[in-house]
Amino acid sequence: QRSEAEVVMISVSSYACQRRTSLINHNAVLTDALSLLPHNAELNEDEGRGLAFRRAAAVLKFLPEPVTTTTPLRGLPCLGEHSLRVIEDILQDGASREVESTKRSERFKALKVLNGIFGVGVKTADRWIRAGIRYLQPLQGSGETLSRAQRAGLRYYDDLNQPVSRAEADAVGEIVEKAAVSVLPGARMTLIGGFRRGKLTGHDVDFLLTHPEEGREEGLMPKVVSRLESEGFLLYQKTTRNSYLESEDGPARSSSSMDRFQKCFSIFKLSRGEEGGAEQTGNGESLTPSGQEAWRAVRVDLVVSPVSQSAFALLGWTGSKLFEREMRRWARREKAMSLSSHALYDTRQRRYLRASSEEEIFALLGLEFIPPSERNA
Ligand code: 8DG
Ligand code: MN
Ligand code: MN
Repeated sequence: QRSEAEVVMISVSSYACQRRTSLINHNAVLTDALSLLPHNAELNEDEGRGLAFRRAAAVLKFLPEPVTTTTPLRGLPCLGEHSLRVIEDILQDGASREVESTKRSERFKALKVLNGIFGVGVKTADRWIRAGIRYLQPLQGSGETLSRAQRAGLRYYDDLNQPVSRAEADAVGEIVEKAAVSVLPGARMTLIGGFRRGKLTGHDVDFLLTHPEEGREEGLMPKVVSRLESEGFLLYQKTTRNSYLESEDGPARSSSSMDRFQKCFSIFKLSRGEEGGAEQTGNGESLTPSGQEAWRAVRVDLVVSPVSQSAFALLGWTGSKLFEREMRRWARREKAMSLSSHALYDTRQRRYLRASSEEEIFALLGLEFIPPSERNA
């Protein structure tokens, strides 16, 4: 058993990108409670306070053992009075009054239901709650105009709120890779997002597509998407053009750089029990022997990057979201650099810094390399 004095000795950086955060969380009870509060704060348009709770939870996730008293936490970064009070309540009474009353509130329950619809952000959810809509049923009859994304989100609500397994992620990966290579020989696909960090389940599956020859990736997204569509794999898709442009000497030099970095937010129709099989999906009416529908809906994000930016895209899309945010904060505050999923810009030297691997980007930022499995802040 470690004494409190020893726990204090652990030095903890205030930047999550300087901490190795694996998936093993010794303080899940506390972090689960704290992670409810950002939603509440952000709903009340208090972004800063929401971020403060996320940072506090991330510090607890990093600790090598369960917290039993708040005393040794006092020296740690990111743990403000409010977070400490919540932690103290849970350690002393088994629960935090603030967290429990938040969980019980009608507003919060409605927010969870509505925000669980693909295509519905907190702002929309908030507007609907104000209009008295709290559940899915009333929403459908409310006369509210729903976007195409929201209609798909409602239709596949149950499936999309079921976690995606790693086997399902791999099955989607095979389908996407096959489609990409068939429309562009030599195309490369990388699993990104939470699954790249070693998570066993996810709310979606994320993939990065590129081609080793700069420029060959142009127009890849629409081709992949129409291929997948013709094969019957897409229940919904929205492809967005990238509006990223940078100065003359940046990686995206060509005048056509407007279209060179595209994203597709989609819903896949994935056959059940065929993990690993990139087989054509059957008709939707058929059931498996266990009486389940023969397929399920899965959220899939695709991003295409030119190879010159692919290290930045890989880093930027691997997450976690807080880790990314903290890396950008580090770059800006400590290095006077600006980091994005496209590039790293040095504001003092007034130039872009090139990198062809994640390791190089960490090095350019003066950070020790943290592998994806330890970016679970
Ligand atoms: P999960 O799906 O398993 O729940 O977790 P995740 O994989 O970590 O979350 P995610 O919401 O799928 O996001 C994965 C990463 O992708 C995250 O680091 C943030 C990044 N990302 C988006 N949307 C966009 C975007 O529009 N642009 C850029 N540059 N990055 C994005 O999610
Ligand atoms: Mn994801
Ligand atoms: Mn995603």
